[in-house]
Amino acid sequence: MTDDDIIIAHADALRKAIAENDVNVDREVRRLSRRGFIVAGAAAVAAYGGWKFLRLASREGDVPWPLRRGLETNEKLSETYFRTARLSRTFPASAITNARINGGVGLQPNYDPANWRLRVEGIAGQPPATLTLSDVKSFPRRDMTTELRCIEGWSIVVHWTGTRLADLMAKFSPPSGTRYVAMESPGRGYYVGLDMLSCLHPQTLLAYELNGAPLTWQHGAPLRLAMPVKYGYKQIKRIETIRYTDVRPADFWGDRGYDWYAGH
Ligand SMILES: Nc1nc2c(c(=O)[nH]1)N[C@H]1C(S)=C(S)[C@@H](COP(=O)(O)O)O[C@H]1N2
Ligand SMILES: [Mo]
Repeated sequence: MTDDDIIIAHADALRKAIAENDVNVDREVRRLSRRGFIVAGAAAVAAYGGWKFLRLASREGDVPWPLRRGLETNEKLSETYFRTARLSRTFPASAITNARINGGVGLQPNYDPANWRLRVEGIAGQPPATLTLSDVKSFPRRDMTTELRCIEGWSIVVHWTGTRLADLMAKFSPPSGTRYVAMESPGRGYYVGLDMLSCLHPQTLLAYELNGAPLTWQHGAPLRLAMPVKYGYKQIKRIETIRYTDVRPADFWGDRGYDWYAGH
């Protein structure tokens, strides 16, 4: 096999995983509307008690202490959910609330989005790729109405439009077996570290619209992460760099004592 063959095989495998996820999405959404929550398989059933506990605790405001205390446990739990294609709840349009602005680290109001480019580093056998916003928009357009939950104790329902990160990753593939994805805003003002499974999740979007309008600079124009399976602090605004890596990337709030994984 040449390097090209390996890249193509990997992209095909990703595409297949995404296609299978689409089937799961339909099935799980049906379950959701029927039952109000997902119990997808024996593994998730076993983990459900722990998951419920974390959720209840996180409703009590500030940093949920079980997340801090049980980093490894939380990571294992969350990975179990993704293996069983756990989906975040989706909502009808009538549930959409006003967006809320929170966290301006690394966002300059005078930033000119016209000069913005997305850089993807660590692609298998390739130099870094540089994409314009229209390049990003050339992937299938995805819409979802999901909850944005901040650990400060509030949550809102918002409508996101964007490109599935998994679609972009199928074209600009990481080397097979890559474990993490790092994302940075310009000048590394804000940065997040993400596990590969969450990045390939069907509800993880590189979003360019919020509630039907292009992102404003406060919400991270021109491109930010929408990732309802994680708390708000992982959903980096104004992404400039995406990097594949096997070393667990540092994370802005992780460096300040919050849970690195931040699933909920
Ligand atoms: N660049 C950048 N992205 C960021 C933050 C930030 O301070 N800087 N804050 C995060 C936090 S804590 C939350 S809750 C969400 C809020 O997104 P919103 O302002 O669009 O509601 O953005 C996240 N992404
Ligand atoms: Mo947040």
